[in-house]
Amino acid sequence: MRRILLAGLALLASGAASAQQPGMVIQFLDKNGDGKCDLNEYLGYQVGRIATVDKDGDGELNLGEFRESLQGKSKMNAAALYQSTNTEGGRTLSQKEFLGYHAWVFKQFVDTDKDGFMSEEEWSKIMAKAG
Ligand SMILES: [Ca+2]
Ligand SMILES: [Ca+2]
Ligand SMILES: [Ca+2]
Repeated sequence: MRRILLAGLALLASGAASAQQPGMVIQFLDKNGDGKCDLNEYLGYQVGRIATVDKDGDGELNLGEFRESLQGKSKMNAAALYQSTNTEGGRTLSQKEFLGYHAWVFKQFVDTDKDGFMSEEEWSKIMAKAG
């Protein structure tokens, strides 16, 4: 599952192109200015990514579009991930389902000390694993 996580976070990192330092990444994501990145702020970033990968513009993600939202080797797991993310059934992932996936990633892999925030240290650890 680590690969899955890295997919999202690699994109996160590239999205914050000018934010190479952990502190700057947190700053980039910290919309309410409390100096920390919480789940909502993390998901806010992921919502913004939907438009980027939603090629047919229907507001939902089909398998191909979902695969595009992943990176590297996790693309190979796209079908399985897609299935487990598609909790409401149907042929596409709704925004809600997509965010459900990323909420799970945040809780399971990002926020390792379970305080509800992604700290600079947690970000650094993830980046270390990614490298
Ligand atoms: Ca915040
Ligand atoms: Ca679509
Ligand atoms: Ca934390």
